[in-house]
Amino acid sequence: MNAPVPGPIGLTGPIVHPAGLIGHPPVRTTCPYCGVGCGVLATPDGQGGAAIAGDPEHPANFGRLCSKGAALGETLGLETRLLHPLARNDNGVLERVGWDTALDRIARTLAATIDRHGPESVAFYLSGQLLTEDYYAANKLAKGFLGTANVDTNSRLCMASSVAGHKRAFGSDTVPGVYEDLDEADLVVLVGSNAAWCHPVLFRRIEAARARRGTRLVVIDPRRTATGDEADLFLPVNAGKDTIIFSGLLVWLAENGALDEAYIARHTSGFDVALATARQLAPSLASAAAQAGVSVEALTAFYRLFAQTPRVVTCYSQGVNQSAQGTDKVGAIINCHLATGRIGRVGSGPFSLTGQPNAMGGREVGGLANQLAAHMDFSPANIDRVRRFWQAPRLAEREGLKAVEMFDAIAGGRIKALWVMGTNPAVSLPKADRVREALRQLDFLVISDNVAANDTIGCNPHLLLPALAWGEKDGTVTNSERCISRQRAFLPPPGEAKADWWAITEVARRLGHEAAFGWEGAADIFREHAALSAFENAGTRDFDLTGLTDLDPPSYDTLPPTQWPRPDRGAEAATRFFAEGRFYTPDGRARFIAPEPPQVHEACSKSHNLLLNTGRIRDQWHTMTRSGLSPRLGAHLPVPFAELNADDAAGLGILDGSLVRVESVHGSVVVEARLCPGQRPGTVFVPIHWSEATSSAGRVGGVIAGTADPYSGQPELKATPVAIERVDLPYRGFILSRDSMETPRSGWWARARIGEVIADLIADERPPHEWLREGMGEAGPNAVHLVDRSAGRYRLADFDAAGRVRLIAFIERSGRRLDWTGPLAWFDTPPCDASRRGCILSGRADNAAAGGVIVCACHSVAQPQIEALMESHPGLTVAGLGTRLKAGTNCGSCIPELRRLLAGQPVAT
Ligand SMILES: Nc1nc2c(c(=O)[nH]1)N[C@H]1C(S)=C(S)[C@@H](COP(=O)(O)OP(=O)(O)OC[C@H]3O[C@@H](n4cnc5c(=O)[nH]c(N)nc54)[C@H](O)[C@@H]3O)O[C@H]1N2
Ligand SMILES: Nc1nc2c(c(=O)[nH]1)N[C@H]1C(S)=C(S)[C@@H](COP(=O)(O)OP(=O)(O)OC[C@H]3O[C@@H](n4cnc5c(=O)[nH]c(N)nc54)[C@H](O)[C@@H]3O)O[C@H]1N2
Ligand code: SF4
Ligand SMILES: [Mo]
Repeated sequence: MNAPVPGPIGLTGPIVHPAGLIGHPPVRTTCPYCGVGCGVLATPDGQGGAAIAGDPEHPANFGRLCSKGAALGETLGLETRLLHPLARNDNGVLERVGWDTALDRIARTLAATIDRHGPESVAFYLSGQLLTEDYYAANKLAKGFLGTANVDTNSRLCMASSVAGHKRAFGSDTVPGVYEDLDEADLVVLVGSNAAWCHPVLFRRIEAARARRGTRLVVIDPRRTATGDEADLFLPVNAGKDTIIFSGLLVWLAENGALDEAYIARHTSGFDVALATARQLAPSLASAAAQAGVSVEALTAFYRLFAQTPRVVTCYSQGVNQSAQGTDKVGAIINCHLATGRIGRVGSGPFSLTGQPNAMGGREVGGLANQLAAHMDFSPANIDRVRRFWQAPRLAEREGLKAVEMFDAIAGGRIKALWVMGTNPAVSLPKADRVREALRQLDFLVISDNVAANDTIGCNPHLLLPALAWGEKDGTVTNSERCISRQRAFLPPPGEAKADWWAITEVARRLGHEAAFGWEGAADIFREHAALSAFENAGTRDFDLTGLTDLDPPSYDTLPPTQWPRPDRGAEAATRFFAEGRFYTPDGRARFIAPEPPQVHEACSKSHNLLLNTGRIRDQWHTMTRSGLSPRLGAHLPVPFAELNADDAAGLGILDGSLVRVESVHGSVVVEARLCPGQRPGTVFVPIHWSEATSSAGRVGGVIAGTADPYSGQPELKATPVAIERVDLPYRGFILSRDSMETPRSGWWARARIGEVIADLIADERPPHEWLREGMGEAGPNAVHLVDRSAGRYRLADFDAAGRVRLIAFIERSGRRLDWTGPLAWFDTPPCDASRRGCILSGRADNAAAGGVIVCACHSVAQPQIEALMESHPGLTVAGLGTRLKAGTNCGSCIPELRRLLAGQPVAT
């Protein structure tokens, strides 16, 4: 038998929190996934779980949740959790130690490393999934008391170009608008955002505005996504060419009398240079269209719509930020809003959609290596101010290394000690194979995490610290619209897990900084954070929480969602920025930006002539350490894949369902091909969610080049030159098992959880009889087999004593994936007697309507059910599907896919 596989989709039975809080009323908290920051009501069930509902009073979601938020109750089990500090002993084995031992060792080692190699030999790599209080504590310890600004975060991979873009244009990292603008806009432009899948509750707000006031939706993305499908106008931009589209728009606005001359004159600088540059980049409509790869008609339609619609919000996300020219893209977008004065007014403005639940909080505390704290940078005045406020003995006086540089410095031996907190860089950083090597090379690696195993934890840490997870941790997060919400605990801490801020504080105290780290709880840290934002501020800095500086613990506990700025106690602040100018630049004017010509396709070579785009799928979160635990979320897209255009595929002999190798000069993945009309020729899309814990070769970070943007240091994650080839492993198949079983693995595999079933997709060189039987041990006495060696076919079904299916394996000589939907449906059938067991081996479901891809995760509605209804009800609508099958009636995240099905198109682009 193979050893149980660690990681998100584990194999042990359920382990739950200690009972507690029985009969407790619902606890108001915030969803731990995306930056929409939805309010959640969690009602503990007293058995370690909780019922989850949307908080009707939260201003981000007014009670709505998407499929991920709605499934949070399924992710509270402890089976994959890290519950005790672990230390690596002399034999390289992790063994349990007490917190005191662990914390003493960190303090001792950091001090010794700094003594020997200087403060910059120590680094922290943090996460937008930490609470603001954790983030503040880490930043204060490192930058103020250890003297190293080598503190960066996974937000470098996520928001850094927006931060740099804001600072270049506004002089500060300010998001000017609020969510209400999406309700009030007449035009919403989504650039590089798959909001239908990644910010679903905001997308529902946009859809509601479309229904209510006829808001138009334009989507700009090289890939026709579920979001693009919903658009009134879809612009399939060539990768990286957004700057051209928005430069062309600036020219159009100037030539068609759509400028707000008064706003430009009164509140901005640099317009003439920006316009001249835009004219160079987009000398004519035809040129802009050709460079961007869209038709002149479509581009003109977009420009007209923009010019004629005063209320326009341009939302952008990773198709803009994760780009070697991301900061310029942000600048080109902001230029068009400044030029029309459409900023900070109801229903208009540029709007960066943040990714992680606390991406914004991280920016507020200075989680990035080039920020100090409270939106201050490393200018001499700010260094002096923060030093005095913290009474810091060795404040870092220059910017630290940004994520990619930081890992280069680790590889080069300049950084000796690293503390990773709340992120999985061995998966998520570009050149991830090099990152793993670098991590293994460290003299001292500490990892604070919720889980006992992930790819980063596989890189030989010296210490592992168990952190409180969502539902246990307590503090604040800030969402995309600057709204600070409490995340509150509703479960008791399991094992010896502790808050991240507590571990940092304890290390600081051991280093002799008791007074500066004297906090008793999260409320104390928040109050200090607010006080720093207020310190010598007087309106000079956007981030201002003066009104929250005297929150005592009880008022912190009951703090309602609160938007910043809060310059006054009591008084409600204005919620938008910049309608009347007053930017945070030295002259108070916004700066127009003159972008560089984007160079993306130039990176391709003869041997690597396709561009690899990466991103997210609807129902998984990042490396699946939490969302992978949910039975219903796994069913949506269970297999790691590469989306290809059919013409590209045909040229390479690739069929839908073939295995393909996607390879760059840095590394490769082997995943399943999906041919997809929404994919531009010359491009491939691979999702980011698979790691070594869930697949043998699906970790796409190893392929990514990650060329950094010159201003933000954010790596390009959307356009890596790659080559593709078909991988012919003659035997393909799957092993489905009840989730408490171990299954054998073969050459290539990927693992998913589909309902109560663990699905291992398999491909191998060798015929199954050579490895399968051996790997499985003795099949039970009830097993049925079908072995046809000449046809290369092997099928097996095994049953427990009561006749319930416990395992089904189908392996065959086949160039494509075997359909598992029929066999999967047998797991839901009642125990079957010996006479019917052989039927399973036919591959058909017991009940023809069962099985199939789950489209609606909330109500478990599968594609065949929908298709059956479509047949019996011609003219069926989304509403009709809702009435009859409940599909799409809860979170609505699947509505774009329902529409596709009703239009006779394949689901899930
Ligand atoms: N389901 C789900 N939701 C999530 C997350 C998750 O893991 N799963 N993660 C959260 C986080 S941290 C983040 S950062 C956000 C990300 O949210 P999004 O940015 O919406 O998601 P991505 O899939 O990374 O990329 C968005 C789109 O950018 C497009 N794109 C690629 N290159 C270009 C280009 O050159 N120009 C343009 N215009 N578009 C381009 C891609 O094709 C893709 O459709 O999602 C958050 N929400
Ligand atoms: N190719 C490519 N790469 C990408 C992206 C892409 O689009 N393409 N997107 C990038 C983006 S935008 C992002 S945000 C990153 C995300 O990438 P990661 O941050 O690496 O992904 P996660 O799976 O969210 O990892 C979070 C880890 O922190 C743990 N954790 C969660 N909460 C806490 C906590 O409170 N305390 C502690 N100590 N641990 C906690 C979880 O168990 C998990 O192991 O990926 C980036 N990488
Ligand atoms: S949109 Fe979904 S994932 Fe994002 S915060 Fe809301 S419920 Fe959570
Ligand atoms: Mo992100």
